[in-house]
Amino acid sequence: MNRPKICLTDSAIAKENENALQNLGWQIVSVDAGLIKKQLPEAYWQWLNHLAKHVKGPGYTGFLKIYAWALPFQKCVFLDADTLVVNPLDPLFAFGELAAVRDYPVFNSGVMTFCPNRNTYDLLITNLEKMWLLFSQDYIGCPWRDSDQIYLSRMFEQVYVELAPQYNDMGRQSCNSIIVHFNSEPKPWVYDFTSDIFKWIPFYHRYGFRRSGAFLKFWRGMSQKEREIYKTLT
Ligand SMILES: [Mn+2]
Repeated sequence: MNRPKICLTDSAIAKENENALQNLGWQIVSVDAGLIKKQLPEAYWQWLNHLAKHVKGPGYTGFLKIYAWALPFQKCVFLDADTLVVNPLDPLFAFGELAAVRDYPVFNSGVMTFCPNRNTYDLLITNLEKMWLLFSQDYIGCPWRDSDQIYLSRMFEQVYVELAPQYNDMGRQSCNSIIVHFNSEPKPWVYDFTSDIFKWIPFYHRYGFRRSGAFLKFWRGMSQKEREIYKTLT
């Protein structure tokens, strides 16, 4: 089924890439990163600074996915920019309030199916500061403390429905993947897969053959322009 494809971006996206995405059938929705930044407490930014000295964490941009709840649709399947759809995802549109694949601390926020709703959106924005401060106390020392995943996982834990792992294949299982997710670091597209097969070796270890294989097939079928966009978005 042909459904609208929306790309949420902030002002960091180059006009050229925005145009290229539009040519590929994506509708661009520009979101206000400033509003999210304002809602995140001082303690959040302190933690992020501390983290930056040690590891590359997900940072605040993950929180921009909150804007997906404000989209004018009854159902939405949210996909991180580091995911790859390898099989039809239509069954995901049959789920209710929120469904996702299990992960720490509740579910993985890279693939979520949910019902956009203005009230839910308002709740997510207005509670961000207060609830981040509350939740973050449980994750002191956790490198994912700054991620949207803890916030969304905890906010929806009462209504959350668990999806089969193939809907968000993070390399932990071997059944038929529907969406592969190159979560965490390093990202496969930081390498030039087309020229040097030996550069693949770390990915066989990091992600497993199956996920890397899916990505390689996809990557080789892409135009140079599409590859550039993929790199820019993630
Ligand atoms: Mn991701």
